[in-house]
Amino acid sequence: MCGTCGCGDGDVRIGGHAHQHGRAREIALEIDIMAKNDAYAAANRQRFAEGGILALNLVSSPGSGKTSLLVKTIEMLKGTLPVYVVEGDQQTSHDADRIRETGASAIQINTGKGCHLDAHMVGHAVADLNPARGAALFIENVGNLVCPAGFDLGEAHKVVVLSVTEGEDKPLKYPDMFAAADLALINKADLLPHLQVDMALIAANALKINPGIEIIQISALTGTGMAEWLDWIGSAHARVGSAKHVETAAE
Ligand SMILES: Nc1nc2c(ncn2[C@@H]2O[C@H](COP(=O)(O)OP(=O)(O)OP(=O)(O)O)[C@@H](O)[C@H]2O)c(=O)[nH]1
Ligand SMILES: [Mg+2]
Ligand SMILES: [Zn+2]
Ligand SMILES: [Zn+2]
Repeated sequence: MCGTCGCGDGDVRIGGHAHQHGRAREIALEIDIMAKNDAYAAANRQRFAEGGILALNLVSSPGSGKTSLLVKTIEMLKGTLPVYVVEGDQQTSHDADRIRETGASAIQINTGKGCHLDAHMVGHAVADLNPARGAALFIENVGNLVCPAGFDLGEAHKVVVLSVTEGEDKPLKYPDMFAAADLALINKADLLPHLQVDMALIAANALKINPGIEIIQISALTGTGMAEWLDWIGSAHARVGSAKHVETAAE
């Protein structure tokens, strides 16, 4: 069950298969969900560090454009670094299917009644994907601007996607997500001419919650802002590489 909202975690499916452990393990897992999650997240983080893998956790409300941005990102990253995707949704494999059409490896986690991915599910998915050394791993979380904020998956950064149609006040109403993220992608910028939305106010509200957050105005449809997003990914990927280098040098 969800340590944030108390919803059930029944019916979890990873890559189409039911996720099963013994009942004793399930009960143990429920004793302290957040502590267990943090332990799984630490194991994921270690795996990513050892493999020089940049893991990014994309979080947002449903329909902000996470999968559309990922498809475009994968197309633009082609030939530069290996890309793998973990897709989280309550039901369907639509998003993993959309990602696979790009040629990237993707695995779908269906959380059933669950409202977020947890580090344990992601650990299984990453074991199945077996990403190559130096890869970029994108984790698309379940569309939900609340619970995924509380679950560390072992990622390097949470990236929050907010589309311009969602309202300027969203960072203030859902502060945990904007506090947890290092980057905000303000998507569907192509719609701005049709809306009465104050882009500067969205940014100001995000910065009010998290003064350190970086903000990129972007459109998966027209490609506006994609170059800046790819630069950000490149810098984050380089930091993973140099962290590994420092570790090795210290040994
Ligand atoms: N105009 C416009 N539409 C977009 C943009 N990005 C995504 N969309 C549309 O928004 C809708 C939702 O996009 P998805 O990529 O499925 O959003 P998502 O965040 O992955 O959705 P969930 O996984 O269901 O939470 C689709 O109809 C997209 O075509 C954009 O930059 N501009
Ligand atoms: Mg999606
Ligand atoms: Zn929840
Ligand atoms: Zn398991």
